[in-house]
Amino acid sequence: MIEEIEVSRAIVENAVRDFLDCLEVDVAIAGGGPSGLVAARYLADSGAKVALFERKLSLGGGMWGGGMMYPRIVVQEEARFILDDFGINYRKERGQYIASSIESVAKLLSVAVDSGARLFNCISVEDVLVREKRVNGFVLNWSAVEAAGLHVDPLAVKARYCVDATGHPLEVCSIVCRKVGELNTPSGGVEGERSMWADLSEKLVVENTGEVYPGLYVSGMAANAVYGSPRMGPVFGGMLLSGKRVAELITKRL
Ligand code: 48F
Repeated sequence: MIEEIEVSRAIVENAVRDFLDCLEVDVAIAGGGPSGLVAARYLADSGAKVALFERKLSLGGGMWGGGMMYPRIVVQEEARFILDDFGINYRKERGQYIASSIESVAKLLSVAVDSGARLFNCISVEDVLVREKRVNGFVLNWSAVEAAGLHVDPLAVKARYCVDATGHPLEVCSIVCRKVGELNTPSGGVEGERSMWADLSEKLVVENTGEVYPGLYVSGMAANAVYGSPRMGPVFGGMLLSGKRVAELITKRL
């Protein structure tokens, strides 16, 4: 017999236990798009304790919609090994690799979960913890609180390293820049993303991936936005490579 209050108890107890266990982690990631998910997987593979917080109900960010809702993504040769690493099927046409956007998100998620990375949805990173000019955690709230405009105080998690993988909205770096000082960019601030130029942007997104404030790394489209580099549309190789790069950079320091 199913007893409703036992269902309730199981859900609340297990979810709270999971959240409590992630109050202190090696790496906290804001945003569950492709770059955040790839970073989470490779970091967890290297033995790091990783928690990823996604604002929306569904993780996957801008990958679901492919290009203008045609559910396909394009990946270039340099990043094909990441498709293989995640078991994503693709076909090669005219020198580029084409995969289903839906399968790509499903596999990124599945492999990230299996790696041991802890994924949370419906939670927004709304601020950072800063101690002695170093970011060392995130301030979190339920996205529903934000959406309803309720005045509810947030909670916090500590992390040795934090990653802003929030994509086009570029939330965490903007907060840090506004509140605690200069970022490691030419202007010392957030430059904002430029118009589409796929070839250049795909290279720059990997170069721009790195530490922009002590303890705070940036990956994916957020990295291009912080350095004022262009967007690239539905080409995803750079996102995957950026996620891998941020994982490698942080792994060296853990
Ligand atoms: O936008 P998103 O997919 O970022 P990405 O990983 O990949 C960019 C591509 O999807 C695409 C592109 C082509 O390559 O340019 O746009 O850089 O994923 C970012 C995720 O972060 C979540 C947001 O809902 C999305 O799922 N997010 C944004 N702000 C917050 C957040 C926040 N403050 N807290 C938690 N999650």
